[in-house]
Amino acid sequence: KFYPNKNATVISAPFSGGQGKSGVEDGPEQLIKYGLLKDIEKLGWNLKNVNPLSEMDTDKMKKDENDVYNNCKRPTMVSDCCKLIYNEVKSSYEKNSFPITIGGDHSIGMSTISAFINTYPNGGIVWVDAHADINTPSTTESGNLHGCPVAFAMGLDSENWPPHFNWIKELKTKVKPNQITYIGLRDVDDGEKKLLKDLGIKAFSMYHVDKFGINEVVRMALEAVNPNGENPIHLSYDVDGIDPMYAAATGTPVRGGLTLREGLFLVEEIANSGNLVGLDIVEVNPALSSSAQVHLETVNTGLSIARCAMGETIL
Ligand code: B3U
Ligand code: MN
Ligand code: MN
Repeated sequence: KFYPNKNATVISAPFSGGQGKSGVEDGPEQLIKYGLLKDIEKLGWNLKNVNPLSEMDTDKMKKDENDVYNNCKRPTMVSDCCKLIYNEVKSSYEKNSFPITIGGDHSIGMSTISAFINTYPNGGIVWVDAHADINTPSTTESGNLHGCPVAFAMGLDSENWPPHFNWIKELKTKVKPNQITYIGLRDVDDGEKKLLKDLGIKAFSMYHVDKFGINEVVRMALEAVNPNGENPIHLSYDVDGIDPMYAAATGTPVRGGLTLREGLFLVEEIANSGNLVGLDIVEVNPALSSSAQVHLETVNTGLSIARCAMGETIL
């Protein structure tokens, strides 16, 4: 119902500035090398592939030791690159082309979900992750901005942001607490727990997946952000939401995650709702593969997420 012409834009975001490790900037290239575009085309989509960061010297930016603001690491790099990604995702949404943003680290989520909510102010966001990524520049202990994208898109504590992020502060629409839900959480900082609680965000941790089962958790998650069943949904998928058994090549793996089938079922179910309009697949870091097999497994997990989102069914 949202994309009758089946146009989609794969937005490569080879970006690692939101965290310290290198390698995650090669995620997009690896996903494409192992068949992302062909897989999606086979499902009947007309694809374009763009890279909004092609003109940025990200290697140089990452090495700039002066790019800090209070506790926040690389605010200039993250802000400049995320603004370009925002514009690309927004333009894809405006052209009625399904944006599939492939990272790169999850700081780019500030761009994708902001572009989504400024296109569809009544939309709902499902954030699949081991982490809540809702630290503010005041609460972050690591200073890594990939732990903060949700707080930026919500405009939380904006008085204390590095001024670099004024562009996001000035966006018309902010994500409201009843417009985002989480699945797969298992490593949440104390400051983040307080924010989730105070804001009343419906978050489904691995405890809830174990207690209720993934089917019920997806149902509850969709009900939370899309109570009438008609609003568009953006899915932001951090591969570390899935257990390191199936996706170990990622910057901050956490044991006890979603099984591969739980992680794909939730995508199938959201796609089935007919309301999925945008997707991110982030934090695939090929450089952190301990073997060729781990590399293949993680990349294939990313590809499976993409195919399920774009309509692949088992039967
Ligand atoms: N919450 C921690 C850890 C973390 C967040 N996102 C990832 N790791 N991938 C932080 O750094 O904010
Ligand atoms: Mn994340
Ligand atoms: Mn994560």
